[in-house]
Amino acid sequence: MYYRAKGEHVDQMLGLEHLWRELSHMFAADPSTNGDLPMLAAQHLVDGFPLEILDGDVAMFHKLWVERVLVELNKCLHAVLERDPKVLVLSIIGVQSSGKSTLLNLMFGTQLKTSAGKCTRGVYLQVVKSEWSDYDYVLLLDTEGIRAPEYFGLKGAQSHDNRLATFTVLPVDACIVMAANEEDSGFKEVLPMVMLASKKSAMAEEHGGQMQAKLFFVYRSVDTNDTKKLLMNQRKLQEDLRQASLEIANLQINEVEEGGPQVRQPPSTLDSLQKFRIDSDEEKSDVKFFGNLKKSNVPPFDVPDDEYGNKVVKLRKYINNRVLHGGWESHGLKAWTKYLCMVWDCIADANFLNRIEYAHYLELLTELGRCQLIVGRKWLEEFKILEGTPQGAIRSNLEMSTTVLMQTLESKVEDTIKEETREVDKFLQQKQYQKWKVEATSRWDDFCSGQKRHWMKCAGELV
Ligand SMILES: Nc1nc2c(ncn2[C@@H]2O[C@H](COP(=O)(O)OP(=O)(O)O)[C@@H](O)[C@H]2O)c(=O)[nH]1
Ligand SMILES: [Mg+2]
Repeated sequence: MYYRAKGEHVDQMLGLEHLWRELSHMFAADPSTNGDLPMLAAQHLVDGFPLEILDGDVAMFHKLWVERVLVELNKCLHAVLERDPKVLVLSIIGVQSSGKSTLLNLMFGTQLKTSAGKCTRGVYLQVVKSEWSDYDYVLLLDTEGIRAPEYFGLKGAQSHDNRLATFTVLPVDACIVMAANEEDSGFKEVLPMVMLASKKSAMAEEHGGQMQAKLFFVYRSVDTNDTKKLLMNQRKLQEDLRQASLEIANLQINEVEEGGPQVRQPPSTLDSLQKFRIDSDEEKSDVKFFGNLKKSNVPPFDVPDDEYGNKVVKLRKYINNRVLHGGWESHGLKAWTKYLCMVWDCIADANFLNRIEYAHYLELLTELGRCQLIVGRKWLEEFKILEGTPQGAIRSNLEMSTTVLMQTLESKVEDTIKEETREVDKFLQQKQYQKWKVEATSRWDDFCSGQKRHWMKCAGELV
């Protein structure tokens, strides 16, 4: 009865996110007429409001829209900094109403919506100025509606949640996993999703993607003075993580069986477990225990607890140090946009690992195509110049024989070929393209010699 009433309530609610969803569809339907909309959305972000980037209700990422919004955002921030902005991406995940938005609001002074019970689910982006010089902005990704009671039993609820979780963990530098208290049963259900996404993140890193997201676990409403109990909770978390890893390990075997023998075994999830720092000294641990947000729930003592605030500030510093000291390099917003779109393509594809490789291969083809275009254009350009000169004049003035004509043409294009060959070599040095290096180099050489043959023939026919 309650859930039905809640479902009806959800259907009747209208929020700002619904309007943005409509605008994004208007933009996609006719980008030329509605080309200003992404700029509006970017301005909305710059003004300090959150914007939905993944519609959790249908578990879809509107790639065309988000890409354009982020491009516009890059322009806005570029205008402020007079260079491309560098960003750190931080996300938060946990069961609905576990206090995620409250924590982010306290940490960054944002005004993300907080309330018990929501009417939408999705991933929201918010831009915050950084206090550290290593990056200019923090991009916050807040998730809404994971494991929400009103979606229980609905068709596709689990896979929607999975997509949300993957999207929150994969393209980020750090992710906070939030539990409402020690007994949060929903938290245990979120863990396997997080671990699976984290495993995919490790796979992506192995294939030249962004560094694997660092995970931080936060329990709130815990009695922080009871050290014995805290230790017990830590052990319980360790056990839960191990269990979640085992669950995923089974899944991994299935994937491999389905994919046939050519599919390589992805990195073990137990390896990712070792990357967590679980220490009895909370200062050095990736697991944090917070007390209550307020001193009491009864007025007049329902005022914020300083201890909670202090812990939030410490966590912010801890995350910064932990991310920065692991060989991390800040990425430009442009690069991150590209990565985000690629991550979505991979999530949407059943075979994640093959999809990553495919995405890199497409990048390689695009880059090769770009260089080929430059060289091809240069040949054509120089040939046209040569062709435009009256042939008689050429021959009498420069005493041009066929060979001289050919040599002249070749020498004009030589520098461009050298430069583009250097570009291709540099591009192929990157880890993610190594496996196609030999193939791509020979393809490039074939292209260059093919072009030369063609234009020499044309030059020969000129005379
Ligand atoms: N008692 C108590 N309530 C909290 C705490 N953190 C958040 N809340 C409340 O829990 C509700 C849900 O919080 P919210 O941040 O919206 O949760 P989210 O859905 O995970 O983003 C809000 O009414 C908050 O005021 C806390 O530490 N203690
Ligand atoms: Mg929230």
